[in-house]
Amino acid sequence: MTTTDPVVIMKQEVGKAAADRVQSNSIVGLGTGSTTAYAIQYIGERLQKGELTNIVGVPTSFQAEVLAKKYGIPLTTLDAVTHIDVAIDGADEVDPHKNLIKGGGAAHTREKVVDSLANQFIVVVDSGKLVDKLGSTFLLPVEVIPMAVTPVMNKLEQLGGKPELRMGIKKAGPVVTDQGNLVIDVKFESIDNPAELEKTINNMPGVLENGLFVGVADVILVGEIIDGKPSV
Ligand code: ABF
Repeated sequence: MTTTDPVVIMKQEVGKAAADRVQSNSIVGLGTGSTTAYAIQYIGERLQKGELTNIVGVPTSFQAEVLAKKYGIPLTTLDAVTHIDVAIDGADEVDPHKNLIKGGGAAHTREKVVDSLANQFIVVVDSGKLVDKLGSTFLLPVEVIPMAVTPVMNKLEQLGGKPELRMGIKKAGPVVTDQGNLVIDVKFESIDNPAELEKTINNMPGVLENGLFVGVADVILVGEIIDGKPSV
């Protein structure tokens, strides 16, 4: 169904631009989020049209897996491939050094595994995600095993963060990740050294992964609306 909503059209254009960069005979990391969903759709359409052949996808989440199946993209796992040629994924914030905050969809742990393995990691965002400094507009997600939530929250406070347990919107109770863990979202006044903070948080006992992606992204495709018209 066609839409006239410029934001949707912009997301579609960004997704399409990413999908157009996928080559035949490649292994594609499939990310999560509404913008990446369009990239997955367009990869499927290119397959159907015969523009692309011999593609196999590695999904980063259940959502990505469902979409890939819907659009006819064959799937595999990291146990069956030697590498990933290109990964396409969304982000919640992008700084001028192409460092990211991800995890708004509680999928950042598997996303970081796939995105960091890719020879080329393409990020698809709208211009609203661009920030001068990470943490300006989005809380930092941290995936934690359930029994360690309280000690990890205490340590995050000692770092100057304001942590809160992510609660479900549709479902009552805390959000549970694909791994069965919980997510703490942390407000930091200013993240001056994302590389250092990423390591410090991941060294906290009980933390599985946090949403700082430092030095992982290769290409940032940005959609924006100029004079009411979407552009990439
Ligand atoms: C995912 O993309 C998450 O890391 C992030 O929260 C989400 C953003 O997606 P959208 O394109 O819907 O803003 O990879």
